[in-house]
Amino acid sequence: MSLETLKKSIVEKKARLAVIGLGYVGLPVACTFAEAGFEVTGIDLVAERVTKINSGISPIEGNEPGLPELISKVAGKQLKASTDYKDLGDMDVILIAVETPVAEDNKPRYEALRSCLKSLGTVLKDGALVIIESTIAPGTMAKVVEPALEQSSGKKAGKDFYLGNCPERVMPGKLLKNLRTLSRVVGGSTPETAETMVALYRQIIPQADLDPTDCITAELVKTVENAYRDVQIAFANEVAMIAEATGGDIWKVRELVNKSPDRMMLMPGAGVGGHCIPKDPWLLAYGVDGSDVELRLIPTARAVNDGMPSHIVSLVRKAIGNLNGKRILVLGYAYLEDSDDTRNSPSATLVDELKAQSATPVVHDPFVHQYQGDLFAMAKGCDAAVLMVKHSEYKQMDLGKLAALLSTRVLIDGRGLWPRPTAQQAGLVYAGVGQGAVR
Ligand code: SAJ
Repeated sequence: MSLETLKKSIVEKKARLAVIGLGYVGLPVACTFAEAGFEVTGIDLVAERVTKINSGISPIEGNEPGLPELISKVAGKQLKASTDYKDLGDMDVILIAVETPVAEDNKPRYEALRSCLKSLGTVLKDGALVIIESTIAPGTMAKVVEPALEQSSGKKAGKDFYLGNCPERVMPGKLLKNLRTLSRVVGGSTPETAETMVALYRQIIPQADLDPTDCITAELVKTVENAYRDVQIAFANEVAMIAEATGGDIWKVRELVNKSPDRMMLMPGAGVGGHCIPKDPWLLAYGVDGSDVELRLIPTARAVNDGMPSHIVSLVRKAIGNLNGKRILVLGYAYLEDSDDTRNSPSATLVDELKAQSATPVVHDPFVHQYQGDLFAMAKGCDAAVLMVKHSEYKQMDLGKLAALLSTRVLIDGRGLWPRPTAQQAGLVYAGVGQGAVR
């Protein structure tokens, strides 16, 4: 099938679609194309996940507005899930949304991607369009995806099949909303491929910009947009430490800095977690791995942000002295407020550090199942309370009651959730990121 014919079949919703990887990226996009009228085949290696989806149940934890209803609406009808790549034999468009993690050495692990391409190649039909939605290092389409698919299919890219990269822009808690409303960078291996991809995504993204471009641009935009955020946060964290050392209040400083035209200083905090920001800067860096480009700012920003949980521990030590044998109440374990997502959680690093100093962390989180419980019962007898995540529940908390239960009335605020006077009026000794003075 030529791209022109493929584009026509897409517009007529006759093109047969597949999505490989039914996680927080792949499942919403599979359901949304199914709801738009396409016949969609979803592939996932986890049989339990496939079974759940086919019975109309969402396998995704956490509150995702509209997703459970959408899955039950399309499952078994427009959307069929399977574990078998043989079901992809007649697919015109295949979206790939498998994990592309970064390992301890800060280099990408493409095992899932390579395995998927190897299996897909055995069933890929002539004229198919293969689109990578996973976040990948710049250069991956040319150096990994294209050769792998040519080898496994015996076909020629650009002649027998077409390739594209359309990076996802999802965020837990707003998977469907972001998918339908955020602009997308649509990278095609040829301009005609990009145009065909625009026609495809326009079926589910009615208004937002769909910006056709080439693959390297798409790979760069995605990794840069998150590396940019990471560097911005690192700047705020470094200024917070300057504020602590000089007796300033970072929140006041930030408020006044942001009154200056074209300034938008982000928030300092107890660390940077999640599935994107800690990973994507390393994918960007990998794009120049082995070249003569020396990266200093991006890796340093990662180090600054990764160091924040340890900085919080130093604030606790400053407030209560040696941590040996002390019980520390840790408020929040998710990586983000009002979420149950714990991927790359800064609290995990904090807990390890507290244990390394022979303290006993007592962890509470209203969203993370294993840490739910009676906050005040947990607080009883603790030697300090540390706020790591600004869950709404904590904002309304009775600080006076907390103070009365702590054996040492110390509150370390890792997210600037409370003004110092509020904590002091409740009888707490207060310190926080960017407000180091313990008083
Ligand atoms: N954080 C700070 N200071 C800030 C902002 C965030 O310390 O000023 C911390 C958060 O506490 C969290 C981590 O950084 O631990 C990440 O927070 P995030 O707000 O960036 O949320 P994410 O990780 O879900 O980021 C995603 C990204 N979206 C995609 O990759 C498609 C990011 O590019 C978006 O900017 C972000 O969602 C968003 O706000 O939508």
